[in-house]
Amino acid sequence: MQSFATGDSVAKVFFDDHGWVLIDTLDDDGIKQLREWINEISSWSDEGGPWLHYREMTDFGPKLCRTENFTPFHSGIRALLTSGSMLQCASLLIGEQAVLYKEKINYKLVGGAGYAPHQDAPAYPFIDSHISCMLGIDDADELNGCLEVVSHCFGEVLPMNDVGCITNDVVQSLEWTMAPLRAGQTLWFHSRTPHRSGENNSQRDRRAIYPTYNALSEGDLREAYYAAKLQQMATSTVGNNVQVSLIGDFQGRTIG
Ligand SMILES: O=C(O)CCC(=O)C(=O)O
Repeated sequence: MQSFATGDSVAKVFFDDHGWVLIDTLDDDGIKQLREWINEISSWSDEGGPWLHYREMTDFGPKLCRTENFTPFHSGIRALLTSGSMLQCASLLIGEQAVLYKEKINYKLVGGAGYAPHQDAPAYPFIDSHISCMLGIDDADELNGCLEVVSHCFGEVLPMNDVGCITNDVVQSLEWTMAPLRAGQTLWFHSRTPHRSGENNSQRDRRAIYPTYNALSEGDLREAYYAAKLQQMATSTVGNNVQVSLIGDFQGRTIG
């Protein structure tokens, strides 16, 4: 796929047309540093703090599938996601100063599950438009469950099924594009860009960080987001899989 340098104004033109764009973000040293930080965060204990670890059952046993709410507790990752080229790129694509709304690591370790076709917007309360990206910690391709996206399709929230994912008839009518990326690249996408991903059927982990940003002019809503998410997840369940989100997009099997 065609990729752009951070700060390239053509990337903004491409994003405004497609609803997604691929950016070269980290060099080899940056990728090495990122992997060290992710190893630290993934080793934090489940009960040690207010960060949120989620686990799934795979054919190879229970595995970590997601961590959320970690930037307050890791200065390196916080700096990466809230300053420098990441924030600059979010601001360029939004068209004004951006601020971090939420962050997650999706591990998709060997045997890990995929995500049903969905738009993120229905899972993100308070404002209508956000921008997210998948920052590759590992290379992602068809075998280990890279994203698939739909181009030119971010104008509206599409019809949803009972777990907040896109209805089957609409899914069939959309044109899906595989979006493989290399570690260190970021696939930026609008919160109404339809996306999905398969299971990790390879022998290679497919870890990625997904920070989400909104326009600062709409408010710094990160703490309110996590308060609302925790409250809603404590009082309601969606679907029968591991619930990592306010919609039932994740296909991971529950443990036990
Ligand atoms: O990590 C993936 O494969 C897909 C993630 C995704 O769509 C999500 O977390 O909303």
